[in-house]
Amino acid sequence: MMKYLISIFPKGISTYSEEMDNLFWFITILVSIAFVISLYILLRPLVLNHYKKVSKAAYFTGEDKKHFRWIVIAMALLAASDFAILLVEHPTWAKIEQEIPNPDFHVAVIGRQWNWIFQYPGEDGKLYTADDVVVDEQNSELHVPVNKNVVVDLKAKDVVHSFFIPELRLKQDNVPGRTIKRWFNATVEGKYDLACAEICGVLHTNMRNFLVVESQEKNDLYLKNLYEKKVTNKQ
Ligand SMILES: [Cu+2]
Repeated sequence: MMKYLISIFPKGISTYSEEMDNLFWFITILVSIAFVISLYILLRPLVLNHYKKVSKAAYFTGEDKKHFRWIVIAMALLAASDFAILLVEHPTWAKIEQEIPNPDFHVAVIGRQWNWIFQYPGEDGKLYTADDVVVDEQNSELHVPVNKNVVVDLKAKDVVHSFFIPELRLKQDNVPGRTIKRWFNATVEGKYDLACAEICGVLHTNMRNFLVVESQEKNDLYLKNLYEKKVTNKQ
């Protein structure tokens, strides 16, 4: 059943995508149960009154102890659901947002009206040094190696953008003035959409780039080509 439900999402290709999907369904099912119970409580007297022509509904202020009890029970149930969600979701969020692993591959992704800019480490393998290579082309691809811990530094040059790769189950706002670190480990090679999920101006929809997950060899080759291009550009 769970697998069938999950199949309505695009294929999950990160080490934590299944965990995120489980979280999604846990919250959806819990909230649906609450929704059905609330509807039942609201609609039952309405329907009954309509058909049985019961006398006018009584008005309760809720101050009476007997009535107050029902307010407290509803509140307690709501709080309990919230805590249950917090408890279940915390390990997943901590894993994605706080426990950033040592990067096998480190890259910066910068949002700008209206393109995603990728900054790769240069030949020294270190990001933020003089030999970094920057790819700033419309609809360009972010190339990362498969089965490796990729750490992305998310930034924005102008307004808020949002880095969204559905297959990774990763979505995070890029906020001007901040560097937000996120990570993923993609387990399936392929080309995936990298969208901007925050309306960021009139040409927001132009921010359609791609994530390419490839073998280490192909990734090394891609970077080597970039370095060579950079050298040619300088001449
Ligand atoms: Cu944007």
